[in-house]
Amino acid sequence: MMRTTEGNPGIKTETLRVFFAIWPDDGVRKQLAGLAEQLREAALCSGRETKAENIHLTLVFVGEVDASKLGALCRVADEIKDSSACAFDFALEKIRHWKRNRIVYASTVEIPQGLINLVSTLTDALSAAGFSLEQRAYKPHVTLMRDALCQSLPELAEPITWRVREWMLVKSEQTGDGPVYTPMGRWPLKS
Ligand code: 2AM
Repeated sequence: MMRTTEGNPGIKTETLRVFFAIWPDDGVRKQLAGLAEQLREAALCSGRETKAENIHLTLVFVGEVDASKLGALCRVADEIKDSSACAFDFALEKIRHWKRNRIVYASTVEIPQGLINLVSTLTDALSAAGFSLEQRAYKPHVTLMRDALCQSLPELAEPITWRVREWMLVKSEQTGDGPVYTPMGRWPLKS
Protein backbone atom coordinates (compact mmCIF):
# COMPACT_ATOMS: atom_id res chain seq x y z
CA MET A 1 0.00 0.00 0.00
CA MET A 2 1.32 3.51 -0.85
CA ARG A 3 0.51 6.38 1.41
CA THR A 4 1.59 10.00 1.55
CA THR A 5 3.75 10.99 4.50
CA GLU A 6 1.85 13.39 6.74
CA GLY A 7 3.09 16.93 6.33
CA ASN A 8 5.14 15.94 3.25
CA PRO A 9 2.54 15.67 0.52
CA GLY A 10 5.18 14.93 -2.13
CA ILE A 11 6.83 11.99 -0.32
CA LYS A 12 5.23 8.59 -0.66
CA THR A 13 6.12 5.68 1.58
CA GLU A 14 5.10 2.08 1.29
CA THR A 15 3.41 0.41 4.23
CA LEU A 16 3.16 -3.31 4.84
CA ARG A 17 0.74 -5.28 7.00
CA VAL A 18 2.82 -7.85 8.86
CA PHE A 19 2.58 -10.42 11.62
CA PHE A 20 4.67 -13.16 13.20
CA ALA A 21 3.18 -16.62 12.84
CA ILE A 22 3.72 -20.33 12.64
CA TRP A 23 2.67 -22.33 9.58
CA PRO A 24 1.69 -26.03 9.73
CA ASP A 25 3.38 -28.76 7.76
CA ASP A 26 1.52 -30.43 4.87
CA GLY A 27 -0.05 -33.17 7.01
CA VAL A 28 -1.46 -30.83 9.65
CA ARG A 29 -2.54 -28.36 6.96
CA LYS A 30 -4.53 -31.07 5.19
CA GLN A 31 -6.17 -32.22 8.42
CA LEU A 32 -7.17 -28.67 9.36
CA ALA A 33 -8.44 -27.85 5.88
CA GLY A 34 -10.37 -31.13 5.98
CA LEU A 35 -12.09 -30.08 9.20
CA ALA A 36 -13.55 -26.93 7.66
CA GLU A 37 -14.67 -28.93 4.63
CA GLN A 38 -16.39 -31.50 6.86
CA LEU A 39 -18.24 -28.77 8.76
CA ARG A 40 -19.60 -27.44 5.49
CA GLU A 41 -20.42 -30.85 4.03
CA ALA A 42 -22.25 -31.92 7.19
CA ALA A 43 -24.19 -28.61 6.97
CA LEU A 44 -22.99 -27.72 10.48
CA CYS A 45 -21.48 -24.39 9.40
CA SER A 46 -21.67 -22.08 6.43
CA GLY A 47 -19.03 -19.47 5.72
CA ARG A 48 -15.79 -18.81 3.91
CA GLU A 49 -13.22 -21.53 4.51
CA THR A 50 -9.59 -20.55 4.96
CA LYS A 51 -7.61 -21.78 1.96
CA ALA A 52 -5.33 -24.65 2.99
CA GLU A 53 -2.15 -22.70 2.16
CA ASN A 54 -3.32 -19.81 4.36
CA ILE A 55 -3.93 -21.84 7.52
CA HIS A 56 -1.66 -20.54 10.30
CA LEU A 57 -1.43 -19.44 13.91
CA THR A 58 -0.60 -15.80 14.59
CA LEU A 59 2.00 -15.25 17.31
CA VAL A 60 2.07 -11.45 17.30
CA PHE A 61 0.09 -9.18 15.02
CA VAL A 62 2.27 -6.14 14.23
CA GLY A 63 -0.10 -4.44 11.75
CA GLU A 64 0.73 -1.68 9.27
CA VAL A 65 4.37 -0.65 9.32
CA ASP A 66 6.49 1.46 7.06
CA ALA A 67 8.37 -0.83 4.64
CA SER A 68 11.63 0.64 5.94
CA LYS A 69 10.91 -1.06 9.31
CA LEU A 70 11.18 -4.54 7.86
CA GLY A 71 14.90 -4.72 8.60
CA ALA A 72 14.28 -3.68 12.23
CA LEU A 73 11.63 -6.39 12.60
CA CYS A 74 14.04 -9.03 11.27
CA ARG A 75 16.77 -7.78 13.62
CA VAL A 76 14.43 -8.15 16.61
CA ALA A 77 13.75 -11.74 15.52
CA ASP A 78 17.48 -12.42 14.96
CA GLU A 79 18.30 -11.12 18.43
CA ILE A 80 15.81 -13.29 20.27
CA LYS A 81 16.15 -16.47 18.25
CA ASP A 82 18.74 -17.95 20.62
CA SER A 83 16.91 -16.98 23.79
CA SER A 84 13.44 -17.84 22.53
CA ALA A 85 11.46 -20.97 23.20
CA CYS A 86 12.48 -24.45 22.20
CA ALA A 87 10.59 -26.46 19.59
CA PHE A 88 7.23 -27.59 20.96
CA ASP A 89 4.18 -29.60 20.01
CA PHE A 90 0.83 -27.88 19.70
CA ALA A 91 -2.16 -30.20 20.07
CA LEU A 92 -5.28 -28.83 18.41
CA GLU A 93 -8.06 -30.43 20.40
CA LYS A 94 -11.18 -28.35 19.91
CA ILE A 95 -13.19 -26.48 17.28
CA ARG A 96 -15.06 -23.42 18.47
CA HIS A 97 -17.08 -20.51 17.08
CA TRP A 98 -16.72 -16.87 18.06
CA LYS A 99 -20.23 -15.66 17.29
CA ARG A 100 -19.32 -11.99 17.64
CA ASN A 101 -16.77 -11.93 14.81
CA ARG A 102 -18.17 -15.04 13.11
CA ILE A 103 -14.95 -17.02 13.14
CA VAL A 104 -14.69 -20.80 13.42
CA TYR A 105 -11.31 -21.79 14.77
CA ALA A 106 -9.26 -24.69 16.08
CA SER A 107 -7.45 -24.36 19.36
CA THR A 108 -5.98 -26.15 22.31
CA VAL A 109 -7.10 -26.93 25.85
CA GLU A 110 -3.74 -26.10 27.43
CA ILE A 111 -1.42 -23.60 25.74
CA PRO A 112 2.07 -25.18 25.51
CA GLN A 113 4.76 -23.45 27.55
CA GLY A 114 6.93 -23.21 24.42
CA LEU A 115 4.26 -21.11 22.69
CA ILE A 116 3.79 -18.89 25.76
CA ASN A 117 7.57 -18.31 25.95
CA LEU A 118 7.90 -17.54 22.25
CA VAL A 119 4.99 -15.08 22.20
CA SER A 120 6.07 -13.28 25.36
CA THR A 121 9.74 -13.03 24.28
CA LEU A 122 8.70 -11.70 20.89
CA THR A 123 6.14 -9.27 22.32
CA ASP A 124 8.65 -7.86 24.84
CA ALA A 125 11.41 -7.51 22.23
CA LEU A 126 9.11 -5.78 19.72
CA SER A 127 7.85 -3.36 22.37
CA ALA A 128 11.43 -2.63 23.47
CA ALA A 129 12.31 -1.91 19.81
CA GLY A 130 9.50 0.68 19.66
CA PHE A 131 6.75 -1.26 17.87
CA SER A 132 3.36 -0.53 19.35
CA LEU A 133 1.31 -3.66 19.75
CA GLU A 134 -2.27 -4.26 20.78
CA GLN A 135 -2.80 -4.91 24.46
CA ARG A 136 -5.49 -7.56 23.85
CA ALA A 137 -5.08 -10.84 25.70
CA TYR A 138 -3.44 -13.45 23.46
CA LYS A 139 -5.90 -16.14 22.40
CA PRO A 140 -4.07 -18.62 20.18
CA HIS A 141 -6.40 -19.79 17.42
CA VAL A 142 -6.26 -21.17 13.90
CA THR A 143 -9.00 -19.58 11.82
CA LEU A 144 -10.79 -22.20 9.73
CA MET A 145 -13.81 -20.24 8.51
CA ARG A 146 -14.90 -16.60 8.37
CA ASP A 147 -18.38 -15.06 8.20
CA ALA A 148 -19.43 -18.32 9.76
CA LEU A 149 -22.87 -19.33 10.95
CA CYS A 150 -22.96 -22.63 12.81
CA GLN A 151 -25.68 -25.03 13.97
CA SER A 152 -23.35 -26.98 16.22
CA LEU A 153 -19.73 -28.06 16.33
CA PRO A 154 -18.44 -31.59 16.79
CA GLU A 155 -15.78 -32.62 19.27
CA LEU A 156 -12.58 -33.82 17.60
CA ALA A 157 -12.19 -37.60 17.83
CA GLU A 158 -8.49 -37.10 18.47
CA PRO A 159 -6.14 -34.10 18.65
CA ILE A 160 -4.28 -32.87 15.58
CA THR A 161 -0.67 -32.59 16.71
CA TRP A 162 1.38 -29.85 15.14
CA ARG A 163 5.14 -30.10 15.66
CA VAL A 164 6.33 -26.50 15.71
CA ARG A 165 9.95 -26.15 14.64
CA GLU A 166 10.17 -22.61 13.21
CA TRP A 167 8.38 -19.28 13.19
CA MET A 168 8.20 -16.56 10.58
CA LEU A 169 7.46 -12.96 9.72
CA VAL A 170 4.67 -12.76 7.16
CA LYS A 171 3.35 -10.01 4.92
CA SER A 172 -0.43 -9.93 4.42
CA GLU A 173 -2.02 -8.46 1.30
CA GLN A 174 -5.72 -8.28 0.54
CA THR A 175 -6.61 -9.22 -3.02
CA GLY A 176 -9.89 -9.80 -4.85
CA ASP A 177 -9.21 -13.51 -4.30
CA GLY A 178 -8.73 -13.19 -0.52
CA PRO A 179 -5.59 -12.62 1.54
CA VAL A 180 -2.16 -13.53 0.18
CA TYR A 181 0.49 -14.27 2.80
CA THR A 182 4.19 -14.03 1.92
CA PRO A 183 6.98 -15.12 4.30
CA MET A 184 9.53 -12.32 4.82
CA GLY A 185 11.81 -14.22 7.21
CA ARG A 186 12.05 -17.55 9.05
CA TRP A 187 13.67 -18.45 12.36
CA PRO A 188 14.24 -21.97 13.72
CA LEU A 189 13.32 -23.02 17.24
CA LYS A 190 15.96 -24.80 19.31
CA SER A 191 15.48 -28.56 19.10
P1 2AM B 1 -7.82 -13.87 12.53
O1 2AM B 1 -7.53 -15.10 11.72
O2 2AM B 1 -8.53 -14.16 13.81
O3 2AM B 1 -8.48 -12.77 11.73
C1 2AM B 1 -3.44 -12.06 9.53
O4 2AM B 1 -4.42 -11.12 9.38
C2 2AM B 1 -3.48 -12.72 10.87
O5 2AM B 1 -3.41 -11.74 11.90
C3 2AM B 1 -4.71 -13.54 11.18
O6 2AM B 1 -4.32 -14.68 11.90
C4 2AM B 1 -5.56 -12.64 12.02
O7 2AM B 1 -6.37 -13.28 12.94
C5 2AM B 1 -4.53 -11.86 12.75
N1 2AM B 1 -5.01 -10.53 13.03
C6 2AM B 1 -5.59 -9.69 12.16
N2 2AM B 1 -5.88 -8.51 12.75
C7 2AM B 1 -5.48 -8.65 14.01
C8 2AM B 1 -5.50 -7.80 15.12
N3 2AM B 1 -5.99 -6.56 15.03
N4 2AM B 1 -5.00 -8.27 16.27
C9 2AM B 1 -4.52 -9.53 16.36
N5 2AM B 1 -4.46 -10.38 15.34
C10 2AM B 1 -4.93 -9.94 14.19
